Amino acid sequence: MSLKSLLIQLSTGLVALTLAATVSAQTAKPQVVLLATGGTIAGAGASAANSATYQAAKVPVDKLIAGVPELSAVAQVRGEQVFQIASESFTNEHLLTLGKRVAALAKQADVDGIVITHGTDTLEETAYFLTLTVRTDKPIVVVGSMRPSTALSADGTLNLLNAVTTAADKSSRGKGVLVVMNDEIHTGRDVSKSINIRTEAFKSPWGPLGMVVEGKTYWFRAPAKRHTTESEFDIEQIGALPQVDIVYGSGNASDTAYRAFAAKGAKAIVHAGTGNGSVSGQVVPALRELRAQGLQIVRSARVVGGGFVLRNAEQPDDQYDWVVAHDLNPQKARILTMVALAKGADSKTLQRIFMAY
Ligand code: DAS
Repeated sequence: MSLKSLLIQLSTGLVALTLAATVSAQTAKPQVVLLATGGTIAGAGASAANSATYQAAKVPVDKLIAGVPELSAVAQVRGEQVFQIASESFTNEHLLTLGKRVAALAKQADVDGIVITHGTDTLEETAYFLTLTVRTDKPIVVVGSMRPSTALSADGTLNLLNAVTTAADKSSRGKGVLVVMNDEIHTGRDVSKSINIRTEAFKSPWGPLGMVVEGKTYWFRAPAKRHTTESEFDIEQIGALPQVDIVYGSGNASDTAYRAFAAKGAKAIVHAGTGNGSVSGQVVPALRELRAQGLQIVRSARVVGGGFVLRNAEQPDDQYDWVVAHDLNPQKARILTMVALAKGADSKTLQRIFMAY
C-alpha cells in the first residue's frame, strides 16, 4: 500500500473516531425539553433601560434557547412553544393542557428533565398544580424572569441556564416540581412571588431547597410534603377543574363577593382572611349559608408567609364544617382545593389533604 493511501485511510479513521466521540458526547448529555409559555422571560422592552416597562410573551422558544449558547454544554435542549401569554392570563384550561403535555413527555425515555419558562405572576400556581398532579420523579423545573431579555442586567438568561442545569442534574430527581429563580432552587409548593419588581422576588416561607451556582446544584433541605409520585392526584385522571374563587378579607368587609361567586357557580370559596384567617362577623352568616348549600369554605390568610391558619382558633371550624388551608397562601389553596374537589373530596377529606400536601 502506498504511503498516500495509508495516510488517507488513517485520516478517514481519525475523522470517524472524532465523529463517533462527538456523537457519543452529545448523546451522553441529558436530554431536556423546554416548554415555553410566555411571560417576561420571553419579554421585550423598547430600550435597555426598560427593566420594568416592556411587553411580555414576545420572544419565541427557539430564540430563548439560541440566546443562551451555554445550554449546549449542559444538555441537549429541544423546545416547544406551548403558549405565548402573560401568566396573569392563565386559565384552568391552560393548566390542564400544560400538565398533560408535561406528563406525556415525562414518560418518554428520551426525556431526562423538563424546563418550563413561565410568567412570574402565576408561576407559583402552575408549579404547585404540577407537583400535585404529574406522577414522575424526573426533574420538572419552572423558571421565569423579573426583567425582559432586552434590559440591562436581564436575569432571564442566567435563570434559564440554572433551570436547565437543575433539570439535567440527577440529584434533582424525586424532589417534586422545582422553581429556579435568582440562583435559588425552591419547591413549587412553598415558593411565592413576594416582591413585584425586584430580581429577588421569589421567597419560600420555610426557605429554598438549595442553590445553583456556576453550573452546580447545592442542596440544603428536602421537601416535607407529598408530591408527584407520592401524590393521590393524577393529571391523566383530571378532565376539568371546578371553579374555586378567592375573596380578600379586610376591614369593613361585606358578604357581597362570596354570594356573587356562589351565584356564578363556585364550588368552593377560599377566604384570604386577616390574621389567622379570621372572618368578619358580618360575613360569617353568608359563609354558613353557602356551606349549607354545599360549597366548601376554606380559610386561608392574607398573611400566611411563615405561619399557618389554626383550626378552631377564633372560628369554630368543626361546628361550621369549614376547612383551614394550613400554611398555604390563598392562591395555592385555590389550586389544591380545585384538584381535591375534582376527585370528589368532602370536607373531612379536603382537610386531610390540606395537612398532607
Ligand atoms: N405579566 C407577568 C407574567 O407574565 C410578566 C412576568 O413577570 O413574567 O407573569
